[in-house]
Amino acid sequence: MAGEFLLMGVVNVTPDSFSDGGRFLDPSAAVAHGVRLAGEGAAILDIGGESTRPGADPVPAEEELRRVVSVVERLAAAGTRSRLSIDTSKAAVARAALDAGASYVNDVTAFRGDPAIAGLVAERGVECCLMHMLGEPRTMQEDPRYDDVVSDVKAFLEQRLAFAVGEGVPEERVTLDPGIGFGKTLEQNLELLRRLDEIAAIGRPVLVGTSRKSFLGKLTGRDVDDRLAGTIATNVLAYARGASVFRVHDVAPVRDALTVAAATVAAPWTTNPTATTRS
Ligand code: HH2
Repeated sequence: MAGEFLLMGVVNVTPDSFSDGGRFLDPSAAVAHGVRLAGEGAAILDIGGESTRPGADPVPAEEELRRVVSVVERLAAAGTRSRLSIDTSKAAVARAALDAGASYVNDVTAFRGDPAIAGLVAERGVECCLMHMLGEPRTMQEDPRYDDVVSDVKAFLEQRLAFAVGEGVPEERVTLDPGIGFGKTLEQNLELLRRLDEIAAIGRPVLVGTSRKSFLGKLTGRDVDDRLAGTIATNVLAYARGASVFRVHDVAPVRDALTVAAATVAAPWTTNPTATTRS
């Protein structure tokens, strides 16, 4: 059943992210962008210093630290109401970001890249998002195969949730993410969205990240900067299927769309004539 939703605004401090690479590499530009997204209604700002687009090369920890820590510090000092999330799979980067004011860890490897992250999340008592990815960014789009994509992703997320809990992370602090676009064909992405209720049935909040992704371009023929309509359609549908956290580049329009979707789902059936009166 659909209910409340949270928006996670993307702040990529990278030269090579697929949709905004290089735009916010300068820390001041990244901070200004984060403040803007916070003002638009992002409950969480997700700060990342390593692109995970298909084909991306890994970034050494020192470079990732250099990109993100000052941005986290300055966003924390900016006093927005948004919580700060660090988008990383390295414990050293997560630790420095938590020290600088972050309170959420978004790990696209679901604690497989650097298992020490799990203990850190447990020790600091922060929340985390665990995402499904098949393989690694460099090669993940090379012929991804599943027995049944939804059952396989669900089993993976259940197993990673169990790992996190075993490392001392309370279950209530974990959000799960099917990893749209991470080792999935167009059809596999669509099937995951269509059957998202099966992932939500695990019983943890579900995050989806469809924003501007290439499967939207494949369906519409639109370039990366022109995929907002597809982003909105998929987020509204995911909301209706039980997702509650939405990782997006365009916070204001997605917020409007989800506000309307949420009001519509929540509204009791009515024959009240004023409801159909146009002003
Ligand atoms: N998608 C991206 C990055 N991080 N985290 C979660 N939990 N879920 C996602 O779907 C997700 C994510 C990719 O988007 P973006 O950050 O815009 O691109 P890049 O990885 O090229 O920086």
